[in-house]
Amino acid sequence: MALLNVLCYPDPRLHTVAKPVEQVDARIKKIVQDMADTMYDAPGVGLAATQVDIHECIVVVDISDDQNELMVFINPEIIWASPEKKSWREGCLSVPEFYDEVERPAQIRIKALDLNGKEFELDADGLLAVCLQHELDHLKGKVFVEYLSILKRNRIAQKMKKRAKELLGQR
Ligand code: GNR
Ligand code: NI
Repeated sequence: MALLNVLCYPDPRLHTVAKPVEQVDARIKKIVQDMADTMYDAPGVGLAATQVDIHECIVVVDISDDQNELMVFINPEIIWASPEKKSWREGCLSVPEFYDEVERPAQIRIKALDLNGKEFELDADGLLAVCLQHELDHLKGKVFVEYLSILKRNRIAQKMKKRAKELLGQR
């Protein structure tokens, strides 16, 4: 098992746009395994490669209670989003201990490659739809706090910097 370091907002590397995966090979499978380990250890319900400083279009998600339903999305794309919106209280492993409401399409259809490099489509609603949209944003270099007011975002950035300093002081 290998745990990867998760970047914390406002790290500028979180704004990198990920490149598509050209071939789902052993190197990609190893990244997926390490990302899953990191997500389960955190614990979180999703993780985008961007968060672990790997700028390729790879997402892992597991919204099950028992951490036994891993979903892998390579080169994911939203191919349909419902006009209906829903607000959800979101959190992010890159913005620890902070939660706030974000409004997004309630239902989406996503297209991606699986671990065999085979294309599939999936309809999602509820937490899965929220999580997938949150992860796809990461791949585009977007963190959920960018949906909030500039005032809130600046306050979060200050808090995160203070927190990083305190964590360094504890060592
Ligand atoms: O663990 C996570 N929980 C969560 C809760 C509500 C909306 C989105 C998420 S994703 C987050 C993990 C994470 O940061 N993924 O990028
Ligand atoms: Ni996140």
